[in-house]
Amino acid sequence: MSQRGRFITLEGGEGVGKSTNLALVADWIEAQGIEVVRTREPGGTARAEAIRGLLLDADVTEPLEDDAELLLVFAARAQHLASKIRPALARGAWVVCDRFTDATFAYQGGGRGIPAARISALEAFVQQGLQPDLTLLLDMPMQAAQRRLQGRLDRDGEQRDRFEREHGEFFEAVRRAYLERAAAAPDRIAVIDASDDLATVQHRLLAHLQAQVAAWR
Ligand code: Z5A
Repeated sequence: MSQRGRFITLEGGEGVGKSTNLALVADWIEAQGIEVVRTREPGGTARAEAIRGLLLDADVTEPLEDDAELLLVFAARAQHLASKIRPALARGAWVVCDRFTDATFAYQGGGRGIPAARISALEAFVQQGLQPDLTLLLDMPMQAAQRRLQGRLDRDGEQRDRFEREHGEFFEAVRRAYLERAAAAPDRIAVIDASDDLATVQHRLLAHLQAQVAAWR
């Protein structure tokens, strides 16, 4: 039987560069001759992407209740884990995922104010002990990240989604919650300063990834 693959997540607030750097991480692992599955949350499979649509849709007038939002996040995750992440890890592929449960603690916990114990209960139920092996947390001041996000939205002609329309205090609370998670799990979560130019951030990210992969060997 092949050895279980590694599970790597990228985290951080909007606009910090997760999508951009996921490609770098996945390409580097692939260059080591390892099968890589690139995915994202919420989403990653057809049904989970449909749930993502419910979560991000900003045009529906009926407000989405916080508990309903939390349950939708974990419903999408249960589907994603069962039909994509676990099978990939079981055959020895490495999974590189744009956001996972640290985002739930940051957005639904820090941002919405849902008690961490309630999130932990769902985490235990849905994940059955599965955790990322490594989380790369891209961190930078919220206002600079907002400028990057706006640049991307302008470039691609996109509207802000339901989360992207939140106010500054929400995003500050999300960032604080992420940094608290990192302080509580320093062996798993690496905080990467994402405020510099892309080449500098990517150099930092790769240095950390390479050191971690070497330690796993
Ligand atoms: N959510 C939740 O509430 N609970 C959960 O459990 C989960 C998610 C899993 C969708 O996530 C929403 O779901 C998210 C939280 C919620 N809400 N929000 N907002 P998402 O990951 O799809 O959405 P996002 O954070 O908005 O992603 P994003 O806008 O695509 O941001 P990004 O991936 O971090 O950034 P990027 O697209 O790679 O980069 C943004 C721009 O900056 C782009 O033009 C880049 O070319 C540029 N860039 C990147 N790096 C640099 C550097 N270093 N310098 C200069 N410019 C750069």
